[in-house]
Order: sequence, then structure tokens, then C-alpha cells
Amino acid sequence: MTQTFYITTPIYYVNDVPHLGHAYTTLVADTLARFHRMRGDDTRFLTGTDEHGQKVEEAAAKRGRTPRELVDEVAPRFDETWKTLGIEGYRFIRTTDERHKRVVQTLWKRIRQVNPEDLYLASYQGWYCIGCEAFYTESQLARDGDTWVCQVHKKPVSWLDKERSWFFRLSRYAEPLLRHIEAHPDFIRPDAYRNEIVAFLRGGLRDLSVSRTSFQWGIDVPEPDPDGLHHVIYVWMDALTNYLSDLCPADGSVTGPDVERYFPSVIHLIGKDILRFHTVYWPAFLMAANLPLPRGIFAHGWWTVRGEKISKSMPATRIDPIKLADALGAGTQVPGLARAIGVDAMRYYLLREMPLGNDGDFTFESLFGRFNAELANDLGNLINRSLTLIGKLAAETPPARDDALYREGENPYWQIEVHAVEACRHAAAQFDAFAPSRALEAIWRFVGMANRFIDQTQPWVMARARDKALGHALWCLQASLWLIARLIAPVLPATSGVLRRWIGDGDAAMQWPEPIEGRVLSLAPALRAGAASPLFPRLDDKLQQAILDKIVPPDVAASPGAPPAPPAAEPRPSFAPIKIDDFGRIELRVGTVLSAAAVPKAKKLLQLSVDLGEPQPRSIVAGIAETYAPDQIVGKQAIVVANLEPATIRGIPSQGMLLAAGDAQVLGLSALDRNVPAGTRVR
Ligand code: ME8
Repeated sequence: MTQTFYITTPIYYVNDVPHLGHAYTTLVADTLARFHRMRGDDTRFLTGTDEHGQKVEEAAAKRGRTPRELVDEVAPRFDETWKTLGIEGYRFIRTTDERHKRVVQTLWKRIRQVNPEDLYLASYQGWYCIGCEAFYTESQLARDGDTWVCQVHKKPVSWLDKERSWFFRLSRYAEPLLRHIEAHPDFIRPDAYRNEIVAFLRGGLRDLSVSRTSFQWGIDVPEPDPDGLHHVIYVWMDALTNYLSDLCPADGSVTGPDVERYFPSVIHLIGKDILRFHTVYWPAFLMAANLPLPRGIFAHGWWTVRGEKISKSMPATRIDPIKLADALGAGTQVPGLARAIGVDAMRYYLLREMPLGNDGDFTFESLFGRFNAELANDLGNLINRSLTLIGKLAAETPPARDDALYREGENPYWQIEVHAVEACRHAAAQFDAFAPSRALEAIWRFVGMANRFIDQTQPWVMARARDKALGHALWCLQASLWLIARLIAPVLPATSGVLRRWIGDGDAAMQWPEPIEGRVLSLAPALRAGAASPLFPRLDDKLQQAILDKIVPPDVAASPGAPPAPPAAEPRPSFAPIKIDDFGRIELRVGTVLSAAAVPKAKKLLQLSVDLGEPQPRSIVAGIAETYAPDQIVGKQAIVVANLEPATIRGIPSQGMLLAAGDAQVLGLSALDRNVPAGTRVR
């Protein structure tokens, strides 16, 4: 049965050009959309640009341009970047589109009609972060001397003094939202983010200011102000509506066939920085307008460089995705496809390295490590070895299935089939569950299996021995490549295309392979494999340096926040060995951070409350405040030394120690590759 799959990315601010963080969300959405299209689902994929608001107005003024000039220049750069990166089949929305503006005003009017009390005029006074385009209370900000600073942008916030504004009665929606989340456990994923929002909602909500009069770059509130003031709609109310407006008819009404068809199945893929806007404000606006809610919100973590979030305002963390792709693809020997293969390598790293939902640190060491081990060695070698063998041996013994050998049994021919079926099922289940990293893991298990199949069967020895099974062994390899071309297609589309060309597979409308009666290799059609060229040649030290030189500009390379280069080969430090019993005396447990607060007058310390699965959470003081803001760590899991002698630090009891990477400076917390119950023993 055809299902509907509608995925959206955030619409990005046009105050600057795209960086690797934006590319990440868009590449993940593209991967999932490709998978669903292969499965035959009715798939829709939306991205775009967020063009109104104070931030864009200020960015334009700084450049001596009008906002209109700036947005018309920068918005196409996002679209072009996605095209250059081979993102496929997406719709691109701009919030300056006329239809979008009409829909935002319709939504406003509808709220006024359905729940007239939900929008009211009052005056607003408080802090505003232009970077976040968000209102903050002092408890949500950090203090730097006598200035209040936004925790995300690390910049001073502005004071809005008694600005007359329309308010949205958000306070009414905490209970209905809690009920919705309870009835729809998948509404907010992963679980840690759902828990965070549930805790936030339980604390109650304050009404939200949803219009501004101090600047003009926005969509007009569609009703007059009694005092003649000109209000523009709050940029988040405007921006969030894009997910709906792209489905609406041109007249700006909020119902229509596409709305009915796609909106109830929409999943908003976002970074965790904008979780509250999507899981609280957006559904509350929709409830107030009596419109259906999205199916769910999936939040992913942040890519950091040396613990610092990749962002527009931190030049040392900004990595241009196109430059990176070009550098990674430079060595490929497939004519005309250097950039596309480089994009594939980048997609592979980004999707494999950081499980969707977690945070991840971008390092060239891990990028080069995965490139060499998983792309050059595992996949590249498999393709090369298989096609070389088939090329050499097929003239005498063409690949041909032998049904006498293609049967259940304890032999490599059946084992490869069993693994093939497992890879299809696991990868599909993981893509379905928004876990592309796990899907790749499952696919690479099969790639490893196929490499072992060659080692075990040794077709060149079979040929010398005139073994009758040779044709079937070659068929197994060829069919495995046919299968791999499909399994990798959502993540590595260019590699899949080249591989299909090399094996003579002309199927343009590739479907996701669905095993039938426990077999999947048998679905491969007759193929005529040809020669391959090196796809992902190994990156030796010289090539690695060349990539670094291209990506990391010299002035940045010298600065402290620069992307780290792989370490020079140093002798390994020698450690004094310990006995297993010594290790056994350390009680390591998984802890979930329930709350975190700065320790007054201690720059490095956070006071944490950590659940170790015991009746009471523990108080732990950790020296991680320079790397983690309190709200970045709540909900995270880390490994805790649970039997460390209790201590009192700055008058606060500390009943354990969090393991963290780094020597003088904390670079990251100990990590688990999935959430496990608090208190789980680590050995
Ligand atoms: O917030 N790691 O736009 P924005 C991972 N216009 N993802 C990252 C990232 C990083 N270091 N940096 C950015 C806005 N992203 C609003 C959205 S939606 C109705 C309005 C990605 O240009 C991630 O998806 O600041 C994050 O949520 C988004 O870019 C923020 O983009």
C-alpha cells in the first residue's frame, strides 16, 4: 500500500550563506526522501529560506543593502548549494513568496475567528535575542559582567522596552499539548527531547508576544491597531507556517487537497536548537486555529568543531560543504564525477558518524579514518575485486545461478543470501526509524560479508581447479553488487549510479529490494558486468594534507578554534598495565542528567542532578561548564564513576564523577551509541 511521506527541513535564515550544519539537515532529509521514494511512497520534501525579521533586516543594513536585495541575493544561494550537492526532488519555499504571506495572514485571521481571545493587545517588556529571534527571561540567559548574554549565540541580548504588541495566549495550551504528546508518543523524537519538552510544559507556559512594531521587515498583521501602529507578525509565527503554506492553494486558504493529503503525515526534521518553536509554539498555533497537527518532530544534535557548535557567527567552525565535497572527491578516477563522489563521501561520513539525535564532533581524523577504512577498503575494494574477478573469469565461466547450490545449507553461497536478506530488512527498518547511521552499519555488515565470501571461495583457485561452482560464485558476487547498489542509493546516490553502470544494470526506477520467501539475490536481473575504476582511492598523508589545505584557511588554521588536523605520528604513550581485578573495582554506571546549573563564581563547574537508576538522583559537580551550557547537557547520558569517594566542592556535595574526553580542557562527554536505562553497568 502506498504511504505518504512528507519531510521538511528548517527554513534557513538568509543572513549568511549555507554551512555544513545546514547541509547536514538537508542531506539527512534527502536521504530519507530517497529511501521512501524507492519504497514507492508518495514522497514530498520541503526546504527553503526564512527571510523576514529583525536579524535579516540588520544583516542587510550592515551590508548597506535593503532587506529585499539581501534576501533575493542569498536565498538562491541556498537553492544552488542544494542543487550542487545533488539534493533531489525537493520543493523550495521562500517566506517572501506571496502565497506564503497570504497563508500566514489567513492563519492569523482563523485564530481570531475560532478563538478570538487567543490574540490580544498588550505591551511587552523584556530581553530579546536577535540571533535566535526569541524572547528570554533572565533565568534562561547567562551573565557576563553586567550584561545578559544569550546562551546559544554568546552575544548580549537587547532590551525591548514596553513595545506594544499582539500576544498569543500560549498559556492555555500547556495542558492540551501534554495530552497530545502523551497520546502520540512519537510526536517528539528522540525520547530525550520529548522528556525535555514534557518537563518544560509541566512548568507552565507564558503568553507569547507575536507582533513587533519597532521594525517593518515582515508580514503585516491583518487587522488595524486602534492607535494606528504598524505591526508585523513575529518571525517565528511567519516562518513555522511555511510547512503548511507550501501545501495551500494560491488564494491563501489553509485547506485544500495537498494539505489533506500531506500535512497529517509531515515530519519536521530540525536541529535541537529550535525544538521549542516546533514542539510548543507551532502545534499551539495550529490548535488555536483548529487545524490538524503534524505527525511528528524529529530533532537532531549539533555538529561541533572542537566542542564549538558549527555556526555562522564562529568563522573557525564554518566548513563550506561544497569545498569539502570537492576536496574529498579530487582523487576519484571516475571521469566527470569527482564532485558527486566527493559529495557521497561527505554524506557517508555525516550520516554514519553521528547517530541522528546525538551531537557529534567533526574531526578530520575521523573523516579520513572512515574514508579509508569504510569507503576505500570495505566498499571500494569489494567493487574492484569483484569486477576484476568477473572480468577475468567470465569469458570462460560466465556468472550463472545454479539452483542446486542456491539452497538453504551451511555453505558460503547460502550464507551470503542470509546476510543479504538481513541487510535489506535491517537497513529498511533503520531508515524507517530515522536511524541512517544504523542502516549504514547493517549495509556495511553485508559489504564485509561479501568481502569474506571472496576470501572463502577464492574464485581464482576455483577457476584453476575447474570447479563447477565457479559460475554460481561469480553470480553471487554480481548479485551482491546489484543489491549493494540499491541499499546504498539513499546515502550514496552517485556511487550507486556508477556501480549500476559498471554491472550493466539499466534499471533507472530503482526500487528498494524486498526479499521474497527469504531470498533477495534472486531478484537481480541478468547483468553484464564491465570494468571498474578506483572510486575512493585511499587518502595517504599527502592527500590528507592537501584536503586540509583546501578546507582550512591558513588564518583559521592558526587560531585556537580551528578544525583539528590529524595528529602527527607520535609514539604511543606507554601505560602501566593493570589487572582486570583492578578495573573491576571501579563501578561504572550510565547516568542521565536530569538538571544542571552553573556554580556561582566557578567558571568551570556545573552542578548536576544525575539519575543512576537509584531511588534518589545524585548531586555531581563536574568541571565541564566551559564546554557545556546547562541546557545543552540536560537529557544527555554519560558514564559515571559511581563508587568514587563523595566530596564537597564549593559547598556542594559531589557523589560521583562524569567521564569526559580531554586533558586540560573537556572536549566531549563519554558517549553511548544509544540511550540505555539509567544505572546500567558499564564494563
Ligand atoms: O533557525 N549542527 O535557521 P538557521 C547541526 N530560520 N545542524 C545545524 C548546525 C550544526 N552545527 N547549525 C545549523 C533557523 N544547523 C530558523 C528556522 S524553521 C521554521 C525556521 C541546522 O539558519 C539545524 O537544522 O539558524 C538547525 O536547526 C538549523 O540549521 C538552523 O538554521
